[in-house]
Amino acid sequence: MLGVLIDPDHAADGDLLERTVQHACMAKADLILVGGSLLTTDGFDACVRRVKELSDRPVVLFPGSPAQLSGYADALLFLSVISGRNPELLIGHHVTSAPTVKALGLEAIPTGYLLVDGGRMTTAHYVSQTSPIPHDKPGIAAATALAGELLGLKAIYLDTGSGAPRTVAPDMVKAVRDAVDLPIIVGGGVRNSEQAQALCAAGADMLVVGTAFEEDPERVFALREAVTLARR
Ligand code: 1GP
Repeated sequence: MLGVLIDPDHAADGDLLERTVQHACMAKADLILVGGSLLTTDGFDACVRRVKELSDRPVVLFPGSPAQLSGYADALLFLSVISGRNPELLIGHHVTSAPTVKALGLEAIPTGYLLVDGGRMTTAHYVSQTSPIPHDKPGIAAATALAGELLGLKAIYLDTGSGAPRTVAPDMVKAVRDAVDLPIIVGGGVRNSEQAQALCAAGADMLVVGTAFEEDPERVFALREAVTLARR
């Protein structure tokens, strides 16, 4: 699957938001995700509503904080940053947001989020105040994902963070694929078809791409094709 990530801060430019969502729909992206590690503009709810209005794709929240909830979405990645040891991101934010999630009627998908070193410090790294898993330590990622599966999580998200110079290494995706039966989402730094095919071949079930489509929404067509080819 291919997920198109909309960062509400970057989408404050309404034209870019419209073009990105329209291209995602034309390319038949499987999901549109909305969220970001840090929100510096208001209007999160309005952004999700606008995406939903423009889109015929399912809209799923990928929240960086409990402030990023909206009843206009179809579902929510209920994220636990299991690569880190920050209690707020393991249980604190969940407690804060659980009543709102329930009241909004959002489908919550319990997701183990693994932050992986992608060559430089990203916003996700800085804001989460957690150490990423070293890029060349697939065994740590596999053990962490397995712990998540044993704890009852329903998906694993391997991420080098938005705009990272490097993607997660295919070797690491493969190690996680061998360790768990859960759907594996991979994001951070995916820019071209070769990377997409390598990650899918290693066992990724969904790729999430944001920055490359902000730079040029038309790139969604090539990545859609790469993901579709990898599925065959
Ligand atoms: C970030 O996985 C997403 O959490 C997407 O990253 O913006 O680098 O595509 P990019």
